[in-house]
Amino acid sequence: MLTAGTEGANGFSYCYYTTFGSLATFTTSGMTFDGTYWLGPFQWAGPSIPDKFPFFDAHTQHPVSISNPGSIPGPANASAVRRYTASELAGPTSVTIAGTYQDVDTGGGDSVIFRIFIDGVLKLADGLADDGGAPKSFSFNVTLLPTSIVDFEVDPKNGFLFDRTLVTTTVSRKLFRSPSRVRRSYSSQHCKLARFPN
Ligand SMILES: [Ca+2]
Repeated sequence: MLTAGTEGANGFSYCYYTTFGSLATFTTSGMTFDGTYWLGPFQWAGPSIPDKFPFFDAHTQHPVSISNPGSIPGPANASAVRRYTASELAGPTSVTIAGTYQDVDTGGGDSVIFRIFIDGVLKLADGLADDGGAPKSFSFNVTLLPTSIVDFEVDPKNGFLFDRTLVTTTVSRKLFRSPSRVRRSYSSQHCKLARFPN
């Protein structure tokens, strides 16, 4: 089982799309790790911890949007994308991808759209409107290849204020007998990786 809370070693990485909902605009440009957060290159003058966007910690991710004038030099659009790269798999593997998502910042705003792309195919798109609402869940049974990628995107909609979003996921191999962990290895194929504290 691969758990998003124990990043890095499990094939998860931190990136963004410069056009919301567009996997073709995927980039890792300017992403850095400060020991706690993966941070994007867009500095915000307003009060926020952290104050660079998009940002990620082990369980949440936060996009940015040009629709909040004056707040971001640049300006920039960047949806926050948590990517799983399946390069640790030895071959085609039946897995269950399951998890939860939730707008966890109850400060207001217009919430977010949560999307999942599996090998470029949109599997889920859910526009949230309920700050602090109950977590929602997803589960997909799919076959992944070692070249497969799975993206978990948080799109800010219009404004990006109060858009911190919980995203947890596991990728687990389907077995008929006793559960067994998918072999773990460190992957750096697609973008920079971090190991967050458990
Ligand atoms: Ca928003």
